[in-house]
Amino acid sequence: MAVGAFLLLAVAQLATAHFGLEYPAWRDATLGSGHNYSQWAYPCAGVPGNIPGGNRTDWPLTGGSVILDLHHDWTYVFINLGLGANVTVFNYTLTPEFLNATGEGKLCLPTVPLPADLKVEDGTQASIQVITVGDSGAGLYNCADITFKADAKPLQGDACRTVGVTTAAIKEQKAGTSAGAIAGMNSVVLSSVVGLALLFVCGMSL
Ligand SMILES: *[C@@H]1O[C@H](CO)[C@@H](O)[C@H](O)[C@H]1NC(C)=O
Ligand SMILES: *[C@@H]1O[C@H](CO)[C@@H](O)[C@H](O)[C@H]1NC(C)=O
Ligand SMILES: *[C@@H]1O[C@H](CO)[C@@H](O)[C@H](O)[C@H]1NC(C)=O
Ligand SMILES: *[C@@H]1O[C@H](CO)[C@@H](O)[C@H](O)[C@H]1NC(C)=O
Ligand SMILES: *[C@@H]1O[C@H](CO)[C@@H](O)[C@H](O)[C@H]1NC(C)=O
Ligand SMILES: [Cu+2]
Repeated sequence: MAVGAFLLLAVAQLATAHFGLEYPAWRDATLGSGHNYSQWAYPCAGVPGNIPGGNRTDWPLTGGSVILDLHHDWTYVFINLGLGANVTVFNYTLTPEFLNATGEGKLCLPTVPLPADLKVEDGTQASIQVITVGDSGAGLYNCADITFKADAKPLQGDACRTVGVTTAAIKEQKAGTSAGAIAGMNSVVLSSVVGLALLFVCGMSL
């Protein structure tokens, strides 16, 4: 009763923490939907790719915009890319310098460039994976399906506004430490201490 209500409230609060991927439109809403999605789940919070009739956003050939809805005091942000229609392997990093995003609010990155050696064509399908990592070291995941288009443009002006968030770029220290490796590590840590991690990462927003 009282305890039950408190737990329910706590769970509802957890559901509003984590982060939203607003652009490109995520595969499906992983916050507070009726599905059994979990943003702790690698690689895409349990949301399948290429859902028939699902979201797929046109993105410019050299890279496009990303908008995140952030709910934590601060978080590291990694963005990865995988090629194909139904992507489960995200082996290109778009953040060789990952971001330390401080503050809750909207973060719009106007242009997230592709690696110089990655050539895509008009019509190439792909998926974007966004990983945020908080002070516990555990990762949260969201993905969006995209199609590279020659006539797609990055978001501009009011469509790309950052509110309440500041960012600092952090250089990876070692050549061997890719965002992908960090992501893999986090998913291992995550599966063993998921309860503890929930307390740590979301504790500050309760
Ligand atoms: C598509 O994107 C919209 C807007 O971000 C979201 O509400 C919805 O859950 C997404 N998924 C599907 C399958 O429509
Ligand atoms: C979510 O998981 C629970 C427990 O496994 C199950 O009872 C429920 O039907 C699932 N809901 C959906 C929408 O799949
Ligand atoms: C995507 O791939 C997964 C396995 O990797 C498969 O189970 C699923 O049916 C595929 N979905 C589509 C829409 O092709
Ligand atoms: C990325 O993974 C895809 C599919 O597994 C593969 O075809 C491609 O060669 C990989 N690229 C790199 C740079 O690892
Ligand atoms: C990231 O930002 C937070 C809050 O502003 C700060 O406490 C933390 O030290 C920063 N991390 C790095 C590696 O600079
Ligand atoms: Cu959270």
